[in-house]
Amino acid sequence: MGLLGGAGPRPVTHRTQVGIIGAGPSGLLLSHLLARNGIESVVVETRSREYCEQRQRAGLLEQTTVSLLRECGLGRRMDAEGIEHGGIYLQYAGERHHIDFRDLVGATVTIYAQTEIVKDLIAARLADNAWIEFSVSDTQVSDIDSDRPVLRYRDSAGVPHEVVCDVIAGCDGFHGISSAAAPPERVWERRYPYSWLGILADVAPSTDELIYAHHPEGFALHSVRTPQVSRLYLQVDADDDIANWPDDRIWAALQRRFALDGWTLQEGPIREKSITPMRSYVRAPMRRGRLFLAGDAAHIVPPTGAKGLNLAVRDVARLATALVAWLRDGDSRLADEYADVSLRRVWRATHFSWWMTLMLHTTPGDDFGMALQLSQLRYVTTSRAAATTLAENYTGVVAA
Ligand code: FAS
Ligand code: PHB
Repeated sequence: MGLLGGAGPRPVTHRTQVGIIGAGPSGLLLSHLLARNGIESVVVETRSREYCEQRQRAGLLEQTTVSLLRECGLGRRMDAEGIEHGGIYLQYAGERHHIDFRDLVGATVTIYAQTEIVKDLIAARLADNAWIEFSVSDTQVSDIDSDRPVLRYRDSAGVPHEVVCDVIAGCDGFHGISSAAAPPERVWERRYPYSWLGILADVAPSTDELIYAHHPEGFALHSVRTPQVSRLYLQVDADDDIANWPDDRIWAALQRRFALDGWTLQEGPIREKSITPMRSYVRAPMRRGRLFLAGDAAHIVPPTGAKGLNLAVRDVARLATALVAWLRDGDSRLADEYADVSLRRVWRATHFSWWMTLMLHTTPGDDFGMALQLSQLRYVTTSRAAATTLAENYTGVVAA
């Protein structure tokens, strides 16, 4: 019987401890952490290595993410090329205020793009002779309620494979197959009436730290990638199309939204632009039988709080510890707690991302809403207690 039940070639059968679906940050980091503790895994990924390494996404790391990457041997390039920030700017009504994380909570954040983390992880896994299959198709899981779940896929040559595992980790993001394979008992979702248009521009950043700008026309964010490359975002309609946004229109909108006396936004060639929808999404539980979910496969946050990648890293660190204790040391308690303990952290990040999003994104004609936002922004930038709330959530030092 072939992979899909057809009469095709018999699948090649394998055996490993953890089958991992997805070679994004979640899947790669899980494979790396497991290997460092003697647990074997396979990672299967639909896209090519090049696609995974070039996919523009997150850029900002919490201190705990930085520490974890250093501790597991992935800090060299991050420490050489990452940019440490001690705070952010909030801009509204022609004013720009600094929120000083070092002063408020004694923490910092680091700019080091997700693309670079993925490159470092793939390089580390391949140097370790890890089993990673890129450009696969027809990924399937079965028998997840048994003690021998099976991961099936066709490799890049179309050859079917069956991998008998102890555990399968669904690290395949929001559009993967894992979540459907372990139907949620509950789903919480909120779609926002706007999206983010993001650009990568070959121009030195016009700011030393990130600027989150509230503006009647819409939100804008000035982030950075390197001393020569800027990453900027602006709020657009939820159903907007990138074809509606030629480069000069993007820069004109950014100039209006960041305008401040005595300050200039430098423009430069845009080398990449795309539109990302905004949603909050949580599914529970993050486990069914021997299938565990981590990262975007289990939750999505709007990027306003810079939480998506950092939350994925926390899931994976917790899951790796739990699987090592179970599969190597025979103690399943952390694995049994994984779904509930992870969900507490997920909701803290989900709330903060929603809070930042609602405070900063504007709705045309909603004068009452805008007045509330301006009052909240003035409170956050003038009250130490309110600023501390933002600082501890943004840097990730807050308890779940
Ligand atoms: P990912 O989605 O990164 O990785 C899942 C992987 O699984 C992908 O490589 C996919 O190809 C693969 N896959 C899917 N289905 C499969 C199948 N059936 N078989 C095998 N492989 C399969 N977060 C921030 O903090 N800041 C940001 O600015 C930000 N911007 C973002 C922009 C976009 C367009 C998106 C989609 C997300 C953004 N995020 C941002 C969130 C993002 O960084 C995620 O949190 C992060 O990628 C999560 O990593 P993973 O859980 O590994 O999921
Ligand atoms: C980014 O640099 O991509 C970034 C930074 C902070 C955010 C979102 C995106 O809140």
